[in-house]
Amino acid sequence: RLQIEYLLSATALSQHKQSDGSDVVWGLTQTPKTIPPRYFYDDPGSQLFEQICELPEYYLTRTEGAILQGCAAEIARLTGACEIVELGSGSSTKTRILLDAYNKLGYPLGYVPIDVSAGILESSARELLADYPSLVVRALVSTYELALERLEASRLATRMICFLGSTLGNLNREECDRFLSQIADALNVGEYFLLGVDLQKSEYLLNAAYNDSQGVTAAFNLNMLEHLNWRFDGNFDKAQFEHWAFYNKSQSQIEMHLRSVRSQTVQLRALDLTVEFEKGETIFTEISRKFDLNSIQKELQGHDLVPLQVWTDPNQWFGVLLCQM
Ligand code: AVJ
Repeated sequence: RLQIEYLLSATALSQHKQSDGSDVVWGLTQTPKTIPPRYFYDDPGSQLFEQICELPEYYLTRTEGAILQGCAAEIARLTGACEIVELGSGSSTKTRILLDAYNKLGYPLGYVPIDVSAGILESSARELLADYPSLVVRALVSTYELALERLEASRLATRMICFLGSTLGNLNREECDRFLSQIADALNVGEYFLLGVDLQKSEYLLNAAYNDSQGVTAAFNLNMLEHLNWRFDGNFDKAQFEHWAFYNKSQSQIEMHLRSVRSQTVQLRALDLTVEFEKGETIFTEISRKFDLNSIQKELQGHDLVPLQVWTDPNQWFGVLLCQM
Protein backbone atom coordinates (compact mmCIF):
# COMPACT_ATOMS: atom_id res chain seq x y z
CA ARG A 1 0.00 0.00 0.00
CA LEU A 2 3.08 2.22 -0.08
CA GLN A 3 4.80 3.52 -3.15
CA ILE A 4 7.55 6.14 -2.93
CA GLU A 5 8.88 7.97 -5.95
CA TYR A 6 12.11 9.96 -5.61
CA LEU A 7 12.15 12.91 -7.95
CA LEU A 8 15.11 14.35 -6.03
CA SER A 9 17.29 11.23 -6.00
CA ALA A 10 20.96 11.44 -6.97
CA THR A 11 20.23 10.52 -10.58
CA ALA A 12 17.28 12.85 -10.85
CA LEU A 13 19.44 15.56 -9.31
CA SER A 14 21.46 16.29 -12.39
CA GLN A 15 18.39 16.52 -14.59
CA HIS A 16 16.47 19.13 -12.69
CA LYS A 17 17.34 22.80 -12.44
CA GLN A 18 15.64 23.12 -9.07
CA SER A 19 17.82 20.62 -7.27
CA ASP A 20 21.23 20.99 -8.88
CA GLY A 21 22.16 23.99 -6.76
CA SER A 22 21.88 26.54 -9.56
CA ASP A 23 19.24 28.29 -7.44
CA VAL A 24 21.78 28.55 -4.59
CA VAL A 25 24.49 29.91 -6.89
CA TRP A 26 22.03 32.43 -8.27
CA GLY A 27 20.80 33.49 -4.82
CA LEU A 28 24.21 33.87 -3.22
CA THR A 29 25.49 36.02 -6.08
CA GLN A 30 22.57 38.47 -5.88
CA THR A 31 22.47 41.68 -3.80
CA PRO A 32 21.05 41.17 -1.24
CA LYS A 33 21.98 37.50 -1.04
CA THR A 34 19.10 35.01 -0.86
CA ILE A 35 18.58 31.26 -0.38
CA PRO A 36 15.22 29.64 -1.29
CA PRO A 37 13.26 28.59 1.82
CA ARG A 38 12.96 24.98 0.73
CA TYR A 39 16.58 24.57 1.87
CA PHE A 40 15.26 24.75 5.44
CA TYR A 41 13.85 21.28 5.07
CA ASP A 42 16.54 18.66 5.23
CA ASP A 43 15.74 15.98 7.83
CA PRO A 44 17.12 17.94 10.84
CA GLY A 45 15.39 21.09 9.55
CA SER A 46 12.05 19.30 9.25
CA GLN A 47 12.48 18.12 12.84
CA LEU A 48 13.20 21.66 14.00
CA PHE A 49 10.09 22.80 12.16
CA GLU A 50 8.04 20.17 14.03
CA GLN A 51 9.43 21.70 17.25
CA ILE A 52 8.44 25.18 16.08
CA CYS A 53 4.87 23.95 15.63
CA GLU A 54 4.76 23.12 19.35
CA LEU A 55 6.06 26.49 20.56
CA PRO A 56 3.70 28.63 22.65
CA GLU A 57 4.42 31.66 20.43
CA TYR A 58 3.85 29.80 17.15
CA TYR A 59 0.05 29.92 17.01
CA LEU A 60 -0.22 28.91 13.31
CA THR A 61 -0.21 25.10 13.49
CA ARG A 62 -2.38 24.93 16.58
CA THR A 63 -4.93 27.38 15.18
CA GLU A 64 -5.16 25.69 11.80
CA GLY A 65 -5.49 22.31 13.51
CA ALA A 66 -8.41 23.55 15.57
CA ILE A 67 -10.11 24.99 12.48
CA LEU A 68 -9.66 21.69 10.63
CA GLN A 69 -11.07 19.74 13.59
CA GLY A 70 -14.18 21.84 13.26
CA CYS A 71 -14.61 21.72 9.48
CA ALA A 72 -13.15 18.39 8.30
CA ALA A 73 -16.52 16.60 8.32
CA GLU A 74 -18.03 19.39 6.23
CA ILE A 75 -15.10 19.28 3.79
CA ALA A 76 -15.54 15.52 3.33
CA ARG A 77 -19.26 15.96 2.79
CA LEU A 78 -18.73 18.73 0.23
CA THR A 79 -16.07 16.92 -1.82
CA GLY A 80 -17.24 13.32 -1.55
CA ALA A 81 -14.65 10.55 -1.95
CA CYS A 82 -11.33 11.94 -3.12
CA GLU A 83 -7.62 11.45 -3.51
CA ILE A 84 -5.85 13.73 -1.05
CA VAL A 85 -2.69 15.28 -2.48
CA GLU A 86 -0.67 17.24 0.06
CA LEU A 87 2.11 19.64 -0.84
CA GLY A 88 4.70 19.95 1.93
CA SER A 89 3.16 17.13 3.93
CA GLY A 90 5.91 17.00 6.59
CA SER A 91 4.75 14.89 9.51
CA SER A 92 1.18 14.65 8.09
CA THR A 93 -0.25 15.46 11.54
CA LYS A 94 -3.05 17.67 10.25
CA THR A 95 -3.78 15.24 7.43
CA ARG A 96 -5.03 12.74 10.00
CA ILE A 97 -7.92 15.07 10.79
CA LEU A 98 -8.97 14.93 7.13
CA LEU A 99 -8.36 11.18 6.78
CA ASP A 100 -10.53 10.56 9.85
CA ALA A 101 -13.36 12.57 8.33
CA TYR A 102 -13.25 10.70 4.99
CA ASN A 103 -12.89 7.40 6.84
CA LYS A 104 -16.03 8.10 8.88
CA LEU A 105 -18.03 8.55 5.70
CA GLY A 106 -16.73 5.18 4.49
CA TYR A 107 -14.73 6.59 1.57
CA PRO A 108 -11.65 4.76 0.25
CA LEU A 109 -8.51 6.56 1.39
CA GLY A 110 -5.88 7.58 -1.15
CA TYR A 111 -3.10 9.90 -0.06
CA VAL A 112 -0.30 11.48 -2.09
CA PRO A 113 2.12 13.24 0.29
CA ILE A 114 4.77 15.42 -1.33
CA ASP A 115 7.83 16.72 0.50
CA VAL A 116 11.49 17.53 -0.15
CA SER A 117 12.49 15.78 3.07
CA ALA A 118 12.65 12.02 2.35
CA GLY A 119 13.16 10.98 5.98
CA ILE A 120 10.05 12.60 7.37
CA LEU A 121 8.00 11.53 4.34
CA GLU A 122 8.93 7.86 4.74
CA SER A 123 8.42 7.69 8.49
CA SER A 124 5.09 9.52 8.48
CA ALA A 125 3.80 7.38 5.57
CA ARG A 126 4.64 4.21 7.53
CA GLU A 127 2.87 5.51 10.64
CA LEU A 128 -0.21 6.45 8.62
CA LEU A 129 -0.37 3.02 6.96
CA ALA A 130 -0.22 1.35 10.37
CA ASP A 131 -3.09 3.49 11.66
CA TYR A 132 -5.35 3.41 8.56
CA PRO A 133 -5.68 -0.20 7.32
CA SER A 134 -7.38 0.74 4.03
CA LEU A 135 -5.08 3.64 3.18
CA VAL A 136 -3.08 3.65 -0.07
CA VAL A 137 -0.08 6.02 -0.12
CA ARG A 138 1.81 7.19 -3.19
CA ALA A 139 4.53 9.47 -1.82
CA LEU A 140 6.66 11.84 -3.88
CA VAL A 141 10.03 13.11 -2.65
CA SER A 142 9.96 16.25 -4.71
CA THR A 143 9.71 20.00 -4.97
CA TYR A 144 6.18 21.33 -5.55
CA GLU A 145 6.94 22.28 -9.13
CA LEU A 146 8.23 18.86 -10.19
CA ALA A 147 5.43 17.10 -8.33
CA LEU A 148 2.69 19.22 -9.91
CA GLU A 149 4.06 18.40 -13.35
CA ARG A 150 4.21 14.71 -12.48
CA LEU A 151 0.69 14.67 -11.07
CA GLU A 152 -1.17 15.83 -14.08
CA ALA A 153 -2.44 12.70 -15.80
CA SER A 154 -3.19 9.89 -13.39
CA ARG A 155 -5.52 10.02 -10.42
CA LEU A 156 -7.23 7.42 -8.24
CA ALA A 157 -10.37 9.48 -7.62
CA THR A 158 -11.54 13.10 -7.63
CA ARG A 159 -8.47 15.03 -6.59
CA MET A 160 -8.13 17.48 -3.72
CA ILE A 161 -4.81 19.28 -3.49
CA CYS A 162 -4.08 20.46 0.06
CA PHE A 163 -1.64 23.25 0.80
CA LEU A 164 -1.79 23.82 4.52
CA GLY A 165 0.22 25.67 7.15
CA SER A 166 0.40 28.93 5.18
CA THR A 167 3.36 27.73 3.15
CA LEU A 168 1.81 29.79 0.34
CA GLY A 169 3.18 32.76 2.31
CA ASN A 170 6.72 31.73 1.37
CA LEU A 171 6.02 32.70 -2.24
CA ASN A 172 6.23 36.29 -3.40
CA ARG A 173 3.39 37.71 -5.47
CA GLU A 174 4.82 36.58 -8.77
CA GLU A 175 5.73 33.09 -7.55
CA CYS A 176 2.31 32.79 -5.93
CA ASP A 177 0.61 33.64 -9.21
CA ARG A 178 2.64 31.05 -11.09
CA PHE A 179 2.04 28.46 -8.37
CA LEU A 180 -1.75 28.92 -8.44
CA SER A 181 -1.68 28.48 -12.23
CA GLN A 182 0.16 25.19 -11.72
CA ILE A 183 -2.43 24.10 -9.17
CA ALA A 184 -5.22 24.89 -11.62
CA ASP A 185 -3.38 22.95 -14.36
CA ALA A 186 -3.11 19.89 -12.09
CA LEU A 187 -6.87 19.85 -11.42
CA ASN A 188 -9.79 18.84 -13.59
CA VAL A 189 -12.98 20.87 -13.58
CA GLY A 190 -14.93 20.02 -10.42
CA GLU A 191 -11.85 19.07 -8.39
CA TYR A 192 -10.71 20.76 -5.18
CA PHE A 193 -7.98 22.90 -3.63
CA LEU A 194 -7.79 23.19 0.17
CA LEU A 195 -5.66 26.10 1.32
CA GLY A 196 -4.56 27.25 4.79
CA VAL A 197 -3.31 30.83 5.16
CA ASP A 198 -2.04 32.91 8.04
CA LEU A 199 -3.93 36.19 8.35
CA GLN A 200 -2.82 39.76 9.11
CA LYS A 201 -2.75 40.51 12.82
CA SER A 202 -0.94 42.47 15.50
CA GLU A 203 2.72 43.07 14.83
CA TYR A 204 3.50 42.03 18.38
CA LEU A 205 2.07 38.52 17.96
CA LEU A 206 3.79 38.08 14.60
CA ASN A 207 7.21 39.16 15.83
CA ALA A 208 6.92 36.82 18.81
CA ALA A 209 5.99 33.86 16.59
CA TYR A 210 9.23 34.22 14.59
CA ASN A 211 11.49 35.16 17.53
CA ASP A 212 10.56 32.52 20.08
CA SER A 213 12.09 32.66 23.54
CA GLN A 214 13.63 29.17 23.27
CA GLY A 215 15.54 30.03 20.11
CA VAL A 216 14.12 27.16 18.06
CA THR A 217 13.32 29.45 15.12
CA ALA A 218 16.90 30.76 15.24
CA ALA A 219 18.22 27.17 15.15
CA PHE A 220 15.87 26.39 12.24
CA ASN A 221 17.12 29.42 10.30
CA LEU A 222 20.80 28.65 11.00
CA ASN A 223 20.34 24.95 10.12
CA MET A 224 19.99 26.03 6.51
CA LEU A 225 23.73 26.69 6.47
CA GLU A 226 24.51 23.16 7.67
CA HIS A 227 22.17 21.80 5.03
CA LEU A 228 24.11 23.69 2.35
CA ASN A 229 27.37 22.38 3.86
CA TRP A 230 26.45 18.73 3.46
CA ARG A 231 24.59 19.07 0.21
CA PHE A 232 27.20 21.17 -1.56
CA ASP A 233 30.39 20.41 0.40
CA GLY A 234 30.47 23.82 2.06
CA ASN A 235 32.24 25.37 5.03
CA PHE A 236 29.65 27.73 6.52
CA ASP A 237 30.30 28.23 10.24
CA LYS A 238 26.87 28.85 11.72
CA ALA A 239 28.43 30.40 14.83
CA GLN A 240 29.42 33.29 12.56
CA PHE A 241 25.82 34.08 11.59
CA GLU A 242 22.79 35.17 13.56
CA HIS A 243 19.04 34.87 13.21
CA TRP A 244 17.16 38.05 12.30
CA ALA A 245 13.37 38.13 11.80
CA PHE A 246 10.91 41.04 11.76
CA TYR A 247 7.47 41.98 10.48
CA ASN A 248 7.56 44.25 7.45
CA LYS A 249 4.25 46.01 7.91
CA SER A 250 4.04 47.75 4.55
CA GLN A 251 4.47 44.39 2.75
CA SER A 252 2.41 42.43 5.34
CA GLN A 253 5.16 39.86 5.61
CA ILE A 254 7.61 38.41 8.09
CA GLU A 255 11.14 38.53 6.71
CA MET A 256 13.80 36.13 7.93
CA HIS A 257 17.48 36.68 7.37
CA LEU A 258 20.86 35.32 8.49
CA ARG A 259 23.28 38.07 9.41
CA SER A 260 27.03 37.65 9.12
CA VAL A 261 28.59 38.66 12.43
CA ARG A 262 31.94 39.44 10.80
CA SER A 263 33.49 39.73 7.37
CA GLN A 264 34.17 36.23 6.09
CA THR A 265 34.62 34.04 3.03
CA VAL A 266 32.62 30.85 2.55
CA GLN A 267 33.06 28.11 -0.03
CA LEU A 268 30.59 25.65 -1.51
CA ARG A 269 33.03 23.35 -3.28
CA ALA A 270 30.47 21.20 -5.10
CA LEU A 271 29.11 24.36 -6.71
CA ASP A 272 32.54 25.85 -7.35
CA LEU A 273 31.34 28.90 -5.48
CA THR A 274 33.19 31.33 -3.21
CA VAL A 275 31.04 33.85 -1.35
CA GLU A 276 32.33 36.96 0.43
CA PHE A 277 30.39 38.45 3.32
CA GLU A 278 30.84 41.87 4.84
CA LYS A 279 30.30 42.28 8.56
CA GLY A 280 26.53 42.72 9.08
CA GLU A 281 25.63 41.53 5.58
CA THR A 282 22.51 39.38 5.40
CA ILE A 283 21.15 36.39 3.51
CA PHE A 284 17.40 36.63 2.93
CA THR A 285 16.05 33.16 3.79
CA GLU A 286 12.28 33.51 3.94
CA ILE A 287 9.27 35.71 3.49
CA SER A 288 6.12 34.64 5.27
CA ARG A 289 3.25 36.67 3.89
CA LYS A 290 0.22 37.39 6.03
CA PHE A 291 -3.00 37.35 4.04
CA ASP A 292 -6.27 39.19 3.88
CA LEU A 293 -9.20 36.83 3.33
CA ASN A 294 -10.91 39.01 0.74
CA SER A 295 -7.83 39.54 -1.42
CA ILE A 296 -6.74 35.90 -1.36
CA GLN A 297 -10.24 34.84 -2.44
CA LYS A 298 -10.08 37.22 -5.39
CA GLU A 299 -6.67 35.92 -6.32
CA LEU A 300 -7.88 32.32 -6.21
CA GLN A 301 -10.91 33.22 -8.27
CA GLY A 302 -8.61 34.77 -10.87
CA HIS A 303 -7.16 31.28 -11.37
CA ASP A 304 -10.61 29.64 -11.65
CA LEU A 305 -10.24 28.29 -8.12
CA VAL A 306 -13.65 29.25 -6.76
CA PRO A 307 -13.91 29.50 -2.97
CA LEU A 308 -16.84 27.34 -1.79
CA GLN A 309 -16.39 27.82 1.92
CA VAL A 310 -14.06 29.73 4.24
CA TRP A 311 -13.39 28.84 7.87
CA THR A 312 -11.52 30.80 10.48
CA ASP A 313 -10.94 30.80 14.27
CA PRO A 314 -12.63 33.11 16.80
CA ASN A 315 -9.61 35.49 16.72
CA GLN A 316 -9.49 35.44 12.90
CA TRP A 317 -5.81 34.54 13.08
CA PHE A 318 -5.87 31.86 10.40
CA GLY A 319 -8.03 30.93 7.42
CA VAL A 320 -8.88 27.65 5.70
CA LEU A 321 -10.44 27.87 2.22
CA LEU A 322 -12.00 25.09 0.18
CA CYS A 323 -11.98 25.97 -3.52
CA GLN A 324 -13.37 24.15 -6.53
CA MET A 325 -12.06 24.30 -10.10
C1 AVJ B 1 5.96 26.45 7.05
C2 AVJ B 1 6.41 28.32 5.71
C3 AVJ B 1 4.45 28.27 6.98
O1 AVJ B 1 6.34 30.78 7.37
O2 AVJ B 1 5.55 30.33 9.34
C4 AVJ B 1 8.29 28.90 10.75
C5 AVJ B 1 7.99 28.36 8.24
N1 AVJ B 1 9.57 29.92 9.38
N2 AVJ B 1 9.08 29.72 11.45
C6 AVJ B 1 6.12 30.00 8.31
C7 AVJ B 1 8.60 29.04 9.44
C8 AVJ B 1 9.87 30.32 10.62
C9 AVJ B 1 6.52 28.53 8.16
N3 AVJ B 1 5.86 27.91 6.98
